[in-house]
Amino acid sequence: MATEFEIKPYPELWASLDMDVPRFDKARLMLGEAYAKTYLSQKKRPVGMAYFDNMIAEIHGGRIKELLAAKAEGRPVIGTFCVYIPEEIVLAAGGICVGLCGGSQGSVPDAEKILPRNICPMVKSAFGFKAGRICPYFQAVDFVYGETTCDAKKKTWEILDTMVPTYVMEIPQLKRQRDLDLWLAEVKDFKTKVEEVAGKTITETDLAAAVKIMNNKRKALQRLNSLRHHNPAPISGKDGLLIEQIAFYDEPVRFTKKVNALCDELEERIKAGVAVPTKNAIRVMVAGTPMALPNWKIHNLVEGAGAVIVNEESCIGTRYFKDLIDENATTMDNMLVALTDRYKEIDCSCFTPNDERITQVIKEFRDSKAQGIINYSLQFCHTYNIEEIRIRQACEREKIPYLFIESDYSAEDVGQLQTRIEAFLEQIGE
Ligand code: BJ8
Repeated sequence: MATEFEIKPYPELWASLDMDVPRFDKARLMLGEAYAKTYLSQKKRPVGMAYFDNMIAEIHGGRIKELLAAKAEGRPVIGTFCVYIPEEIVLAAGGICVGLCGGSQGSVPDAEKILPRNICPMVKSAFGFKAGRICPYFQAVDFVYGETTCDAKKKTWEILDTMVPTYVMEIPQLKRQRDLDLWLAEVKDFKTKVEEVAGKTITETDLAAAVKIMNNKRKALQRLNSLRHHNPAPISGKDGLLIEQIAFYDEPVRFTKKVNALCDELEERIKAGVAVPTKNAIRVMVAGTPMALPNWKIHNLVEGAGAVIVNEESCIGTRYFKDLIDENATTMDNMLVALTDRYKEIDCSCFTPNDERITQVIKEFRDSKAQGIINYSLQFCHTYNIEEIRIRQACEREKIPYLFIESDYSAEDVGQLQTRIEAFLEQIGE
């Protein structure tokens, strides 16, 4: 039952990480309540979701202990906000990558004491978590991986670096050969940095094993995504999103196993005709900016109105797992080229031109058998907000029902969004 859910408290652990314990404990209770209300109230959830519920229950304790144990063994723990981090390199050095908190309104006021107010809520939320000492992940990492994708992030790294070591990798904004050469050089520098922290040299065998682990993880997420495309959907969009969010926190081999076990169950549900939430629900695809944990706002509103979300074209979604790394390379140089080749396929709107993304959005819409697209952008995200024009034009051309939403993490616009979403679903229904 919803009321029985609790995110477990670990006050001693948090104090050892120099956190603001009383404040964080309040946030824990609020998150637990929101989770119970949003997730545990759903009917006919797959049994395999119990593992992911438990991940949330342990997100402020059990997983943190694992990170600290790794650190005690000299394994690097690196925090990130972006899917351009070459995770395989961290894994090959025996290290761990974790997504840092950045999806909650609670930490935004801390950030606004320092940063300008009119920047992206994800950047403010993440920065606020560190400034307020209310994220155990931020407190546990060896360093933060930053990148030069957008202006808000790249200028915030300079300030963040005064609070926690922040390594910045240059991500070019075009994809000409000279840009790709720069990218490869940046990947090599990152490898050197990780090796320094780990105190070990990454071998070809280490990297090959890490590539396999990450490819397997991506394949499991691809499998889950394809199952969500079945009509009627065997799992809710909220649960799909939750798994994509947990992908950034969990240990990859264990996570892959659990996602595959869930997929086995979903295949059985499809055979047995078990659908969630209701048969004939309107199918919606979401495209746009990432939805960091615990940003469930749009999914909650759409599924609360009786529709189902069947795909996220997002970095917390298909951009994270649609491309695999070629496993055939054998020398370190060739392996790093293959790795960079895969990362350059991520079609973030920070690139110009970014035609691949427009094509990809339409492709995913067709593959997912959705009936409409909600394009979601975080407030003040210039690149996604402007790229919206091209997505809208493509939807008009293809006669795809389309709704654009620009929002932040606050609850202020919930009523207005609900009205717009309901009208959109009605329009599709007609
Ligand atoms: S690869 S989408 S994770 S940069 S922080 S760009 S929302 S203004 S998150 Fe991203 Fe990497 Fe690209 Fe993906 Fe806009 Fe906000 Fe910047 Fe953002």
